[in-house]
Amino acid sequence: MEGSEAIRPDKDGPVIVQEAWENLGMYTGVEKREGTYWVRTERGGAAVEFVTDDMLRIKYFLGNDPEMSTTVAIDPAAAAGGEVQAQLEETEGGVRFRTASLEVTLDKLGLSMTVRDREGNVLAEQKSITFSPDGSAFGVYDMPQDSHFYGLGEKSSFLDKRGERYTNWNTDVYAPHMPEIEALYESIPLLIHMHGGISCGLFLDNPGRSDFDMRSHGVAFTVSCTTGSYDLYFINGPELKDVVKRYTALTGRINLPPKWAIGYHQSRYSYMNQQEVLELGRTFRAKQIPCDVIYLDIHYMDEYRVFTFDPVRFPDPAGMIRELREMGIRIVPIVDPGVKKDAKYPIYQEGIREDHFCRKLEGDLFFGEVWPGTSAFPDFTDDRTAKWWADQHAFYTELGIEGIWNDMNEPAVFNESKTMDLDVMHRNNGKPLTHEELHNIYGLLMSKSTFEGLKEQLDRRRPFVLTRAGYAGIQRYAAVWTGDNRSFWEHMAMAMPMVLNMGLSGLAFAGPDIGGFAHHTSAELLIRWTQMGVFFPYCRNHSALETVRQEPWSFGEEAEAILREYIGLRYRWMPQLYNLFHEAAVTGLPVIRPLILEYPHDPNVTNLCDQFLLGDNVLIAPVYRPDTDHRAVYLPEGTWLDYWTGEAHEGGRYILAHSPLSVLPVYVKAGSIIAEGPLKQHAEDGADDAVTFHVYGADAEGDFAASYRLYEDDGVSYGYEVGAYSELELKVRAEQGRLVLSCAYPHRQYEAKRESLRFVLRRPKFRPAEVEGLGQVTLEQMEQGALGWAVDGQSGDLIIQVQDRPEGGQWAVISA
Ligand code: MIG
Repeated sequence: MEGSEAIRPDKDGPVIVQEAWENLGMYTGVEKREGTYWVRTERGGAAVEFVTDDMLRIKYFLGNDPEMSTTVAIDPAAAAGGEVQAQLEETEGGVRFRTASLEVTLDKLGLSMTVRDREGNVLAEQKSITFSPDGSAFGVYDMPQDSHFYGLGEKSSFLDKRGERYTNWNTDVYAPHMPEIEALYESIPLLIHMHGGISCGLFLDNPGRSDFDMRSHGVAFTVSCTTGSYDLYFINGPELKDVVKRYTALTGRINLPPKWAIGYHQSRYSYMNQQEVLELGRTFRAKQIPCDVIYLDIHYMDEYRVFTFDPVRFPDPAGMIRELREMGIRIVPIVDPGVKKDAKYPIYQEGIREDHFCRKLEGDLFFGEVWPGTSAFPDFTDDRTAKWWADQHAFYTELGIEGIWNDMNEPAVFNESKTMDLDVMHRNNGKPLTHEELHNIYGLLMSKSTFEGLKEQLDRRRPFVLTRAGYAGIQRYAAVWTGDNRSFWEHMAMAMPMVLNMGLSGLAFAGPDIGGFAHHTSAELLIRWTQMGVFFPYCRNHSALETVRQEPWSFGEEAEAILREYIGLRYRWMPQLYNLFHEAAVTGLPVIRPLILEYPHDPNVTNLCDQFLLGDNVLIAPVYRPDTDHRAVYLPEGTWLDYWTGEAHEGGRYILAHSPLSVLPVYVKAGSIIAEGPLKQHAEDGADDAVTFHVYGADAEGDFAASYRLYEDDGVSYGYEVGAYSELELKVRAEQGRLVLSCAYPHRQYEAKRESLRFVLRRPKFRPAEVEGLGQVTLEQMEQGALGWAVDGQSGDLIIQVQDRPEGGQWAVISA
């Protein structure tokens, strides 16, 4: 802990006036070569490329023309996109480019950029771009009064980043994640700027250190970097959703995960031995608490040597893994990048012999202290080394492992700088660069190598990789957890804005350690955190050495019962969740969303982040304070139905939710359809793909209409890539006193194992008299599989069960 000394007046020494920064000087001419416009000035210039009509890349440079290759952040599929034609014009003030949607002008003096839409609205205005003699580049941008900022990946504090300042420099931060912390484990240099009802994105593709400052410059914000090039992408909106879709078209979208990876995961630093792990699995099953994955933290290894098992603690990993697998539980072991310096350790020997480890320019190996003691670090910037590392994973996959957890890959090193020496010279496939220039991609490259290794070894089954560190584009390879949070209510609350902004930054598959990692959780905190966490994309309970145990049964029967119910809820919502993961994989839109994403023009939600949306129509409002059984919930426009009671509330206002410990406030927007499945103990439990479609706010009168598309596949293979999936389309609409339900399969090359489909009209606004062509049955008969309709006397729900036929069908509910 620091004392007041920390704010001693002259602690940083005398104020030094910075050396002169210079701009690029006067414009001298423009030339087009291949897809690139080279706009030149006295001292350098800018290379401009249009990725699409709505996205441009501008790379500023001092001196000679730079190389235009892109970093690993850019999805090769996006880079290979067709060349966009822009109209170029030299004007009095400089040069002007026009595409179908943008007008970009570069100022004659210094090439600062203004981007307008074709109506002339200013989308982004760069006031200056300057360079320091030491290689820093500094862009200053206009910040209107009504600016709001989002994105930037994994950052602490609230949703709207106005008034904040952040650094991108992947850092292992064990000290508590405070609002003032500027750099955490991940760096996503994407800033989304919303002003005047319009959103756009600025993505600075620089894997060195970058800074985004929306605090210190009054009417301007700044985007700067200290090494490398100022390689900036402007991403057009106008809606926030457009920015997210376009940014993820550029940097890639998540892979559709295997279903088991979106189940409930249990972890602890560490489950110490094979017996304990097996017991844990058996306890989940005996207690009927669903679970898909158990993690092995660093103690599984033989003195922390990666690609080993400790022979005493884990004498029979294959047997353990097999036995757990029979229970439907998979093992995900941790793998850190540090390789123990040990002449008798084959991985180290091979790494040395084949020259895979990071070296200084002078040729010395870089060694750092981590868990195994003195360790060497693979140089993942070399494809040859990435492949070597990938291949090592056969050690795990041959044991039946399908998922790997990458930790400490910032990389974290136990020294003052907390990372690798900045003058390590990465090979970078023949274009060597320093660690200072490439720091933020180390973790991404490690997870990429891991993902590719697993993918190759798993014989067409989908791998799962979890990572702590990453850079823009990491979503193509790994899910991300938010590192060492604490069992603080504040950290539970902070997980919302953090994961929501990660979602806006391409990281659709993310989540915090549920219950908190360090410090000691309590029954109440674990319950509240789990209620929230089961609706987060990534759902893992993890805790640190020597903290209070936080497995779901650690706090007695009452707590256990609530935790069982909510973990079970995640499994019942699996079809809905999987559908949203599929949407994220296809469109880039995140699984959970801040309200601002769906209601960008509602001034009440610009910084609302103690509640969130699952998809576009389910509102989750967690309780994140102790001893609290009420909370205010903001409902945006529309009618919202309480998930538990069916009670309808008009939106556009706050309501007070009653939320005793067993209740997580959840609201579904009227006019929505939600797919739920049966309760399962794990994602592959039973061959049963039963699905129930819940229709909210159904009315036989007026213009009620709802639709839904359910994506399904086998949940584990890559068959979907060659068409082995199904899409079931549902439509429900009012037609003069009747409610017509119809379903069809626009695509059906995956056949779900079920005979029937079920619809539940939750508390319909009309009294159903009959369903055409179907008989009335009892709820019990329906449970036995009878087709027909029934009204649940208690809830008032109308339940309809029909045959699931490839050709679909249509049914009309007649109102009384
Ligand atoms: O803090 O492997 O964030 O999840 O349990 C030491 C031990 C290193 C940090 C990770 C944490 C993990 C722990 N690791």
